[in-house]
Amino acid sequence: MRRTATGADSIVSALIDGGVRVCFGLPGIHNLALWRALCDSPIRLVAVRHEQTAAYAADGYARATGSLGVALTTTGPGAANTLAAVGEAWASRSPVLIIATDIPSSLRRPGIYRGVLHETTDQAAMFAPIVKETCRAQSADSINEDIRSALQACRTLPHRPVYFEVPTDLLDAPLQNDVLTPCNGEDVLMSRPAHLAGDDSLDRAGILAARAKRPLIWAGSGAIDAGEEIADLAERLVAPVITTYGALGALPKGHPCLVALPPHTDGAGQFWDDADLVIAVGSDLDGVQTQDWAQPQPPNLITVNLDPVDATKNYHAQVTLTCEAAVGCRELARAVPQRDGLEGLSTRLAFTRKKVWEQLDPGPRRFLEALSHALPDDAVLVLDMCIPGYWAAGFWPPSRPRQIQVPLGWGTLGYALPAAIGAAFSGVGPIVSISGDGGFLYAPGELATIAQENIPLTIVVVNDFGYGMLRDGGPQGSGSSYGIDLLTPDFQALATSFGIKAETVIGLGERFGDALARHVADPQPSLLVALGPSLVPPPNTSPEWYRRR
Ligand SMILES: Cc1ncc(C[n+]2csc(CCOP(=O)(O)OP(=O)(O)O)c2C)c(N)n1
Repeated sequence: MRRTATGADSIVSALIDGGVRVCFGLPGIHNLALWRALCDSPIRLVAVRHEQTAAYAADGYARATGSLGVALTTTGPGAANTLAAVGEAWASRSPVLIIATDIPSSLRRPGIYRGVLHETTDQAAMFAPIVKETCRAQSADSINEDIRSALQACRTLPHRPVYFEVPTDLLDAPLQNDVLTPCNGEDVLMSRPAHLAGDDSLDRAGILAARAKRPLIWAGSGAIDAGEEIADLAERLVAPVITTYGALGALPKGHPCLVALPPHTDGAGQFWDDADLVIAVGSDLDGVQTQDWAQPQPPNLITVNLDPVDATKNYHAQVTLTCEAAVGCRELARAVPQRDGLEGLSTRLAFTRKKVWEQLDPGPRRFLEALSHALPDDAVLVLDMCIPGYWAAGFWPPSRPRQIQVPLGWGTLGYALPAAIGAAFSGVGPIVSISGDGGFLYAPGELATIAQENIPLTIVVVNDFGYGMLRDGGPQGSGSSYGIDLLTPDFQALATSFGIKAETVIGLGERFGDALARHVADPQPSLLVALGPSLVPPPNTSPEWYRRR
């Protein structure tokens, strides 16, 4: 017999209509109705072992696909457990939808803490600073409309997480008409293109760009899907392109205009210093990328951004094109004449890269060579805030957008393994997470998730027996090893105990590269431990930044 449709069914039907294929969550008595509704649906529910993982996995999925990621949690502590991960998604501008329950609406008295199980006086307020919007389901019959508007808010550019709260009693409540609202087809759209305002900003930008002798393009995360348009503009202007962590891969490796170095190296920094015009696309020119604004104000700055306030909060811009990155770059390219000298720029960039690489220590160079040897062109790297993660983020050249994930929005240690679980559902290529021993130990319980769900993933743990980044003598050294050196488990035995294949190698050189290649070729989940002293932190690590020394 068909059961009566409930508020939970209404949410699930909106998710299905919205193209959601996978959710990450952890159950509680308050949200079990959603589990029941999902059980009868085509959406895969991945049962994780901590709510923080649910939100990181949703973020990892969102970054790998460009589509929204969905995390489900129960009331109070369950919701609160996601906060660090939601903050990372907020700072990295990732479209993540958090669906959390609240205590029954019949028991809540606004502003009064009554002591209902899992009650928080104002649960949504915990999320307010780290989401774009907080939404609350008002009644069983409005749930469908409420969740659809949350989905739409999450998809609309600029991306940020959205928090959707539903009182638990509404999930089980029968829909009055027992009818699920059908999809009107609108909310499958990721976003609507934003067009240039009809003022003179494009004309002024065109004049500035045409006059510039040494233009530079600075691409931020808002430019991640505008690679083609950025490449056209760069080729037309014969301008080098620097990509921030969020825009890695926007231009493919080998593109003649791609600097392919982090702006924290003096070689790349020189292009900023020499530029008489910077065109910042989809970037807020934040502290992490600009060495806390030690990069000088450029003589001229054009910003291309959906949000003009964001575009100009850190540097003064002569002109702002308020539009999507692709639209702004396309229009600007049309407004400037084609220049000569592309080959010369490409040679100059290759020379700069060679010089920077020659100055790198042999250890990290061997590690980067091992990565290049081991990883196929379609591999996706999900990195943690560990020394090898910083090296890969700064120097491993991705072939396409969304191939490398770095938690350097908020700088959240513990990102890589849980986010890689989400990325593994993107279906884009072999997924490799790289964590230090400290970062991995945030979520070792997820080995159970990976084994139970048979999630195809290569997990790399670099065990230097402590928080290497903070080690005595290191750049962020505390001056003591107190609380920095860590007891670590036998990671290989740990993984094996969950039924996951595991192997240990010494160091991060050739043997590591060979082992990694084998693991990546294996479709089964597996763990590779690299043992021994880690690398020195790279120049893209604060306070190694050359402008801050
Ligand atoms: C949530 C969070 N807590 C603490 C930190 C501070 N932190 C940054 S790097 C680091 C050490 C990382 O150690 P590990 O994961 O072992 O990598 P390693 O530095 O040894 O390469 C710490 C504690 C952080 N960035 N985020």
